[in-house]
Parts: sequence; structure tokens; C-alpha cells
Amino acid sequence: MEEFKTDLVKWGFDSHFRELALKESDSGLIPARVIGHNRHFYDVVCEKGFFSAKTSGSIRYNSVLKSDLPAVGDWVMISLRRDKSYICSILPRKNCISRRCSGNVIDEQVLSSNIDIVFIVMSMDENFNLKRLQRYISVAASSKIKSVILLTKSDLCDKSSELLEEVKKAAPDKDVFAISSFDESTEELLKSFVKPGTSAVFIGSSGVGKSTLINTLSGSAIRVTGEISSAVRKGRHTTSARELILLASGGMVIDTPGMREIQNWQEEDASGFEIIRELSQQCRFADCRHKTEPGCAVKEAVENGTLPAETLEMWQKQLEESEELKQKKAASLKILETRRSKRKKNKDQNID
Ligand SMILES: Nc1nc2c(ncn2[C@@H]2O[C@H](COP(=O)(O)OP(=O)(O)OP(=O)(O)O)[C@@H](O)[C@H]2O)c(=O)[nH]1
Ligand SMILES: [Mg+2]
Ligand SMILES: [Zn+2]
Repeated sequence: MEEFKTDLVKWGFDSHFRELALKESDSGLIPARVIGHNRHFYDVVCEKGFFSAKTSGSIRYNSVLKSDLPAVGDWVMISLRRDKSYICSILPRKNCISRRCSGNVIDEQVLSSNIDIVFIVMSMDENFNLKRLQRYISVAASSKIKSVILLTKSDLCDKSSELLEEVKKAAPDKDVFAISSFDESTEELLKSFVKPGTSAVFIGSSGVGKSTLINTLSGSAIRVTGEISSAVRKGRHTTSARELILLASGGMVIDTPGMREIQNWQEEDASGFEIIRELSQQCRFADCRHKTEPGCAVKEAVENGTLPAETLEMWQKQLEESEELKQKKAASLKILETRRSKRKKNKDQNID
């Protein structure tokens, strides 16, 4: 009997994924979690330790959207041979945070998967922007993942309690905290959300303090990427790749590079607008669009200051975009599907 080096339960391997993995294990494949990713390789952890893996041809040739490829957080089945390991399949994701890659052909990119909690990070300096915050809230909500809002750099802001109130008005169903990344209490606060066996992801613009918070949380972190590396990145370095880190205290965190803008992949519904959903029950018309209708409870809330105007604006924007997006998505899918079949045909004829 071989001795296994790694206890996958610590990495979030629960009975759900164990069962899925069992179904695929007859061909000698073993389960692993993707913990890092660069241009050509994925870093994975499996019972036998840490490895660098490539995707199998079948994954590459059958993928249509970017989201069909492995992402950090995925549970995958790998074939482990002496010199090379290949990711042969992705176990169905429990959930994922994904965004829309814009351009003529729109595509879905998975930022991280199998997540238990999303920390939405926004700093209370010139970065503070309720509309952008709303985008992040919608992204988390449409993935049906619990999110917590962290307003950072309270030490640099003299109206942090006002901003905190503003955000609470926009998202009354969320936990919102105004913090400084360097406060001792911050570590305890984060730890109360990141329990052993659970995975948390930090998202937000560049420079808001995601990596700083992760460093605070990890203390003597086991920072593993591919080969075991102990280099703890200091705050000033901008994060360039996603990586999943196992904390000494149990629990996992995923650092992500900051994004200038996040576009929701699933924008057809009005996810993330709990407050508007609730208020609209008091609108006179059931299908009120909160524009010029009389007896609109949402507009009234904006007028009397209980709902930020930005929140309603974002809701309306999302609604307008949704129809157009649906059509664009369908058209893009067709183009991507054609590209895939061409790629496959070339491969089958060995022209590739
Ligand atoms: N004063 C103050 N500075 C902070 C706080 N949190 C982070 N910083 C500083 O903000 C800068 C950026 O922090 P990072 O943690 O690298 O930001 P990030 O969100 O990881 O940025 P990207 O990796 O580019 O996405 C660093 O110089 C930190 O020291 C805070 O609460 N207060
Ligand atoms: Mg960073
Ligand atoms: Zn209304």
C-alpha cells in the first residue's frame, strides 16, 4: 500500500466530490484540486503530493467556452505518470465565479470555482464606487455564493462610517465591514468566515488590499504553488495569477488579480438587488420598472434617501443590457462552436 502524502479533506475534498471522483476512477485516474495556473501548466494537489499538469487533448479539443477549461478551485481527475501528469476531466463545479470576456465574440472565463464565500474588497479612497461594488455583488449573487463586503483602508479615510452606512443601504442583506488590513481584529474577523475545509475568494479592483488581507490571514502561511515555495508576496506587488492557498489554521483562500472592471456573465436576472426586489413588492404595479410609474416604492426610497440612486441606476442598466446580452451570447456560442469543430477536424486529420 502506498503512503499518501496529502490529506485531501483539508483541501476541501468532501463526500460530494468523493462520490463524483469514484465514478471516474476505474481508468486509473485520481482526484486532484487545481491550486494554481499559468500559461501552460496547472498546479494541482492530489493524495500523492503537488504536481504540474497539462490538460489532455480531449479537454482542449472539446472545449467551446473558456469555462470548459480547468480553473483554480476545480476538482479534476488526473492521470499521473512518472514524468507527466494530465488533467483528463473536470468534476462538475459546485459553483463558480465567472466573468464575461468582452469583444466581438463574448466568452465566459471562470475566475475560481467550488467556493464557499466571496470577499468583495473595496477600499475607501478614490477607488470607492457604489456602482462598481454593485457589479461585484451581482457577480457573486448570480453564482449563488454567500458574499461579505470588506471596505478597506479605514485608517486613511475620515468618513468611513458614512461610507459604511451608504453600502449597508445599498446591500442591507449583506455583512459589511469597514476595516484596516493591518488591524489585529481583522485577522479574527476573516477567520470567523473561513472555516477549515472551506474555500474563500477575494475579488476587487487592483490595489484595494486583497493580497494584504491574505497575508494577514495566512501569518505563517503554507504557500504552495507547483513546487513548494515559501516566498510570501509583499503587499506592493500586484498579483498576476490566481492561486489557492491552504491556511495553517485550516481553510483555503484564493487570491485573484485586480480587475479594472468586472462584467457579469449571467446578467439575465437581477441577482444581487435584494433591496429592490423587496421594495418593489410595495409598488402599485407588479411589473413596475421603477421609472415613471405612479406609486413606485423604489423611486420613493431613492427620493427619501433610504436607497442609493446608484443602485437603482445599476438595476435599470442591467435590465437594459440583458436582452442584448442574450442575443450576443447565442451568436458568440455559434462562432465558438464552429471554431471548436474546425480545431477537432484538424486534429483528427493530424494537420494540427
Ligand atoms: N493604509 C492602508 N493601506 C493598505 C490597506 N490594505 C492594503 N493597503 C496597501 O495597499 C497597497 C495595495 O495592496 P495589495 O494587497 O497589493 O492590493 P491587491 O488588492 O492585492 O492588488 P492587486 O494584486 O493589484 O489586485 C499596498 O501598498 C498595501 O500595503 C489598509 O487597510 N490600509
Ligand atoms: Mg494582489
Ligand atoms: Zn416601482
